[in-house]
Amino acid sequence: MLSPTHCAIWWRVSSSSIFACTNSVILRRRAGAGDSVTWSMAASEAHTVTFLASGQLRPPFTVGCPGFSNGSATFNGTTCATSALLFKGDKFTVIFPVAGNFKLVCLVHSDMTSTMHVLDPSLPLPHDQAFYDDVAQSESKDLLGDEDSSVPKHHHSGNSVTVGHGDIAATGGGSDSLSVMRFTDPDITVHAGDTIEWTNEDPVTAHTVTFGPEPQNLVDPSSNVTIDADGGRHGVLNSPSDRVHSGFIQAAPQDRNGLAQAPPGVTRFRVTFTKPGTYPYICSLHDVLGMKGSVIVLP
Ligand SMILES: [Cu+2]
Repeated sequence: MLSPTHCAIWWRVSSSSIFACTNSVILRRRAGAGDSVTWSMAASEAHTVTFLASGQLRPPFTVGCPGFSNGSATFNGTTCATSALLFKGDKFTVIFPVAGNFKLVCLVHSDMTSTMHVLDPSLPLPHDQAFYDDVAQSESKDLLGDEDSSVPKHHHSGNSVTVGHGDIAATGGGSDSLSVMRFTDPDITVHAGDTIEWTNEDPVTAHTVTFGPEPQNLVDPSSNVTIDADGGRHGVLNSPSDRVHSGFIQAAPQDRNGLAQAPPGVTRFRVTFTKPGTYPYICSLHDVLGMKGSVIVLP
């Protein structure tokens, strides 16, 4: 069995005992009741377990269905069901009283999807546990093989830092994404007057570059941030006690037919350092996972 530590979310199907990391899960509806699936959070990053009603507009994770279910929910295909934000160790159970094929989404991560196939009790299950173990393992390999390396995949010239990188893998059940919550070359040395550029190369996950205490509003840049001609954000620090916050820097979501084209994402943040000193910084979203760095500015 694949180790749950490879998966952000790990789930268990109650009656058929099929475990899966991501991907599609096939379960039988129990006669007169409903089969249920329990998701267990294996990582510190926040996720939701969400089933939207058919055709429902995707709500922000702060809004939910609207509202959230605590601990468990029933999903019949017509009424939205969602957990609140779930963190490491949290569990959430969904009961499926009717047959159907239902899309599971995470309201935080748009490329984190899978499909629940709920069959009538009289129908046989088309796959066994070994099938799901195989698929989960190959998807995991796909994602980790690309990114789980001590050598940074991307190299930049000059004063550049990559703010996290990631990958999307697709299976028959949906797509899932891997995010590396690290600054590559987090500790960088420059001279007074230099500018460093941070770039988010993750297709899905937002990050921030934050000097000084975490602001209350993490989404928007601090008021001392200006916009460069190419759309990147820019701050100036004159002392290690100055603060500046990039706001979320994040790739734009992929476009879909029938929806308005999304504007380009703001993926770059630059800071100009005018005075020598040591300037520690964090990603306000993932500092608890170790996403930190520091800039040493020489005269
Ligand atoms: Cu981050």
